[in-house]
Amino acid sequence: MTDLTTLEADVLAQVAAAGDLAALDAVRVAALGKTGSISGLLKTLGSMSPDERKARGAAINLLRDRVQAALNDRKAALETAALDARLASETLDLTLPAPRRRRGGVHPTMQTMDEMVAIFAEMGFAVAEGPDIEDDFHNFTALNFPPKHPAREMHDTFFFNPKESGERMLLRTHTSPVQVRTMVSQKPPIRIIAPGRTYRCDSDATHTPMFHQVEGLVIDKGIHMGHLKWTLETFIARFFETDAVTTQFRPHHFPFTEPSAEMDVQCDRTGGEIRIGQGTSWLEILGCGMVHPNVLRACGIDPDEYQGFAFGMGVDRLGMLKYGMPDLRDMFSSDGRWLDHYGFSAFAAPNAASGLS
Ligand code: 2U9
Repeated sequence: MTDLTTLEADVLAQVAAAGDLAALDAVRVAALGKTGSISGLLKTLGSMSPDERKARGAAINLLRDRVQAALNDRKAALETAALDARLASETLDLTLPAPRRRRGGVHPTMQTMDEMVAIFAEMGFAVAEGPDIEDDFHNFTALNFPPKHPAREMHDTFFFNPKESGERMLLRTHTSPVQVRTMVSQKPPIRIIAPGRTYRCDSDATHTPMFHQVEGLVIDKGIHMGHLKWTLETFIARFFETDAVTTQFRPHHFPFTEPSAEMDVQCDRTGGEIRIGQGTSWLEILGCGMVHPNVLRACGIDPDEYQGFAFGMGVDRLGMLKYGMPDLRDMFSSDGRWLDHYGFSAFAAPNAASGLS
């Protein structure tokens, strides 16, 4: 029969010798585990007489309790030692300067948008807004997009699941529906800009699925391309804060304007930087044109009585050009360091009196 005193001395010596929690657990399993030395003793009780079993069983249970208590004490001691060692190694130098608190600021896209709004407001344009979720009529049909136009396709436009009626809502692909809504609800003369978010299924180095536009619309009697040219050249000179802006208009096609054009500004590209107002290169800045008679008609305006011009530009892209930000994707990465570098003070909102930037 196993000598309980010898076994106890042996197990308690192993407990005392365990140098870490893993070693201590191995001792526990070897003694009290299912096939451990003390658990094995309990299995021998079945072959004893009732009196023998009573005395031996009580002795084994007391032995087990003392071993368990020794294991608990050793575990607590080892945990305290581990914590002390960690606290000793992980020191914190309270005399080091704290990291700079980010101040928060205005995102360059919003700064650029505010600048554009300030310039056009000074030129007599009102700001119009509309929903980001649009229907087919305001985003496409009223704007003279033919039924099978590629922009209506799934791979260019984010569509929602069809309603019970079969109508599919969509995320507006431009802010033009805002001008449609204005023409439907107001009588000319109209002179508005529509700043806002727009969405297209497109993502690469120069496109993001959400981007910002400012579009403009002027409707009145006798409006012609001369009004368009003066308005856009005046805007660009103010935006880039230079008098020396030379522009060229290249013929283009948009379903909603006729004739349509893209406007370029003369620039210098030597040394990898773009400087507006000098040089021999051209930089595409915006699209524009005379509002198509079909669009006027779709919005309840008689094209024989009223004419208009419209334009559209990408805010993120113009902000990159003005403030020298090289990568469009950085604008949407929410990196605090980038915002610290390129962000603007919230106390320096652009307006005509105090300057733009
Ligand atoms: C109505 C009538 C006409 C808005 C216009 C453009 C030309 C244009 C692009 C520039 C870069 C969009 O951000 S971009 O990809 N826009 O070129 N937009 S004319 O014309 C309208 C709008 C509404 C009722």
